[in-house]
Amino acid sequence: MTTDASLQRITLLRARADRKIAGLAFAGSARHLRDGCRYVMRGGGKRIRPTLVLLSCEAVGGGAAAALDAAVAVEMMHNFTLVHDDIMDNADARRGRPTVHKKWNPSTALLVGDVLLGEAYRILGRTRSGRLPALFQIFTRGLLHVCEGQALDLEFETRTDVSVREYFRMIEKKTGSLIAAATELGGVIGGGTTRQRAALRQFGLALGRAFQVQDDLLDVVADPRNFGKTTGGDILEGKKTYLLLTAATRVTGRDRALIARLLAGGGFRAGWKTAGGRVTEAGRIMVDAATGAYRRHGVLDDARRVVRRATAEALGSLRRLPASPAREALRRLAEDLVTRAS
Ligand code: GRG
Repeated sequence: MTTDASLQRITLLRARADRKIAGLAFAGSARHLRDGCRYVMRGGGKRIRPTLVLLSCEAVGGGAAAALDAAVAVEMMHNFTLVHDDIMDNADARRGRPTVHKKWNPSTALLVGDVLLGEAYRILGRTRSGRLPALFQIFTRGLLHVCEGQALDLEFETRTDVSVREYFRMIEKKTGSLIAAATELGGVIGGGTTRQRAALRQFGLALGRAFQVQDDLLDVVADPRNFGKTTGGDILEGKKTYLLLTAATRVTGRDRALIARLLAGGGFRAGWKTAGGRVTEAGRIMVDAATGAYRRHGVLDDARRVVRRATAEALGSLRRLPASPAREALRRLAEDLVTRAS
């Protein structure tokens, strides 16, 4: 399959998932919940996870139509996590629009997230498969691992001694688990063998790692015009990213004090942001200083190497599947994801 044919397949399957998502009515919900759910699900996003479900199903010989409900269910679970995460972070914007708790209120946003999760289970249950219990198990494991990953991330906020190893364990849960659930669900629905399912799961986990470290990297290197987030947002929040934790293991001299300040936490309390979320002059100076230190100590190059290595690992798992146009499209999707500039 040519790379253009792969791209066409990705675009077509993503559009199929999108159409199905656009048709979700949430008719049984009270008006605010219905409006909130529609607002979230029709608010864009890259639709990576549903596309992965569909392609993974095809990659083991199944038809994408059989996996469409599961694809939508995974995207709904993903959106549930985003809505709740935005409440926890008190974030103002998501996908270039006000977050649900800002547009409505936190209680409504909590319920919107709950409804999305409940509906996700309902839709998953519509899948015609003799392996429905396995689907529910994979889906639930994904959910529990995301919650665990999020809890670890929150715990890290108040710690200054988080190791890079702990970081990898956290992102495997927070980011990798849902991506791995997506690929494994596709593999099960498509009738894949145990080995093929395992290969797809490994592919998803490694891709999740590459995706998250790339996300950490983009926080400092992305062009703010198309990044859609504040450059250095993680620095300002004192987030325990791969960059910060790696810097902590190798800085010396003046940079040591700088990294120690970042590890101790940022945001409003550190005076790097106003209560309204605007970046202060001190915040801007901090972002420049941290970015400079990351560069000087080779942290950015190191992160690029991690992304390359995790991507190679993901592609290695893919090679355990039979060659097919869908496998080629999965390869293309993975490469595009980790070379993205925004
Ligand atoms: C609240 C249980 C619970 C979990 C929250 C998803 C999450 C866990 C936190 C969001 C913050 C974050 C950086 C998560 C890592 C995964 C990630 C990069 C999510 C964004 O996924 P994209 O880029 O989003 O696929 P779109 O908008 O394209 O759908």
